Amino acid sequence: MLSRRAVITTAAAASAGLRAAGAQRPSSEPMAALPAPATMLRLARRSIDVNGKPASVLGIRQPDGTFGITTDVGTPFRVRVENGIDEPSLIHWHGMAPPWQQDGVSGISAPPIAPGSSADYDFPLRFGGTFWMHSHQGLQEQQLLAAPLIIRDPRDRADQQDVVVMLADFSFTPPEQIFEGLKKMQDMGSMASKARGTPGSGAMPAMANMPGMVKAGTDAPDLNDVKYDAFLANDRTLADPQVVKVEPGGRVLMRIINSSSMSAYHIDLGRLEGELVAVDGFAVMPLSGRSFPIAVAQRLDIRLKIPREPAMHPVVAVLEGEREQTGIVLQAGNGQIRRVPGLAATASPALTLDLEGRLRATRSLVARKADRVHTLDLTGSMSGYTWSINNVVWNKDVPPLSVANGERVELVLTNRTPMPHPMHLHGHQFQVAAINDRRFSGAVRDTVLVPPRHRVTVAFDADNPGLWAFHCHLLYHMEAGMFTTFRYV
Ligand SMILES: [Cu+2]
Repeated sequence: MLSRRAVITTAAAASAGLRAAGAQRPSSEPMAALPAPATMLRLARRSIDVNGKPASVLGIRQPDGTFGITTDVGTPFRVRVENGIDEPSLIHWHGMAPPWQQDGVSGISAPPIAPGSSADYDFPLRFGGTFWMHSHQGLQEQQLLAAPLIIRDPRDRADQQDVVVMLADFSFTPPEQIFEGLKKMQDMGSMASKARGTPGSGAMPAMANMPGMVKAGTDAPDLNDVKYDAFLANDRTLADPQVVKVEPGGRVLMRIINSSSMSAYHIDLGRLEGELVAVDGFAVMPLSGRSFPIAVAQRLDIRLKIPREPAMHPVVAVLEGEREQTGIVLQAGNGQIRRVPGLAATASPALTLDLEGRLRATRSLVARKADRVHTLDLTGSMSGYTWSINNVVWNKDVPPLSVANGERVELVLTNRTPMPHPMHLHGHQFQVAAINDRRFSGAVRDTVLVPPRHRVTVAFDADNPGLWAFHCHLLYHMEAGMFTTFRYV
């Protein structure tokens, strides 16, 4: 039975929200409960300081200034998004499983929100963890139109301090110009060798690293298409990092969100040893370490035990394949703050699947044979910066891939390009089921890295009918066509 909750929203989203809230409300929740007021999220232009220079960027904030949302599992996600920027926009709840019309993908789930207008969302939060929200309209994500979405659940300990770190890549060059530069790069291929943009020159595409430019006989992947001006952790660089006070001897849960448009990192905990307890919000068998890889759009929950002595503990993210790094500083007691360099001592390696292959979900999918298998080659060409799936460059006429409600679906993702692609499925979690030919019960997550010349198989249960996006989460790869959709039939 539907409740009489006031859901004041646009047509499709409204009926979907009501249906979800009514059908899936936990039975313990009294039907007469008053609706919680909607949380207001306002999209707005704002100014940040990047290494001493002012930068105009976008942001998602509540009226009290809070970036994004922290809420609790079991409560409804009842949110109004107000578009206070001067262009249409739409926000995607990355990793959530809302009714499809509320998924926030412009042109797929709903039309964008016009400037000065708003849209309402209302769906149940059935699982918790570290998630995030970001614009799924054009290239707005590159302008930092993203924020944390933290859902507390019984895994959270009262004696543990949450520290959220959002990583981002930043350029003073407008994203449209970056994209144009990437598309033109084809003509300059012959000049490619070692030419790189110099810091401060804006986002010169890194020509040495263009797709298709791998030298014969090398296995080195192509990394970092775009040369950025800065890498940010919670909007700041290491020249002026965020300093978070922590309790000597206390426990900290680092919730690390890679909101970068194009950049992957190695999280370096320095002298601290951490315990990785969740990826993309979902629990894994804990793994100890001092360094953990994070691809674009992924999240890592890392537990730290802070030593008893007063000290500073930098937590940095080193750009894959490079020395550039960003991060924050944990200050235990009156530990003295020293400057953390913006460059690591040595260049980091490319991300691999070594960690992915060791991750095990604490709650696996029920063992079951796949009812449907989609074989999806990740393809692309140097020519004009075109990226595709099964050699199909996305456009509105591309027919959706089919799945049916109740099926176990497997996606076999083979990377035929020299660049890594972090692949993201909307509206569902999947479990990593195989790397190349080795099957195992890996992590449950929503974004998986497929390195060059690798094959990753993921499995999911088709339990959320609708039309869903599936794409590479590198912003310019997605924009260039490495995108498709699934439709329930
Ligand atoms: Cu890609």
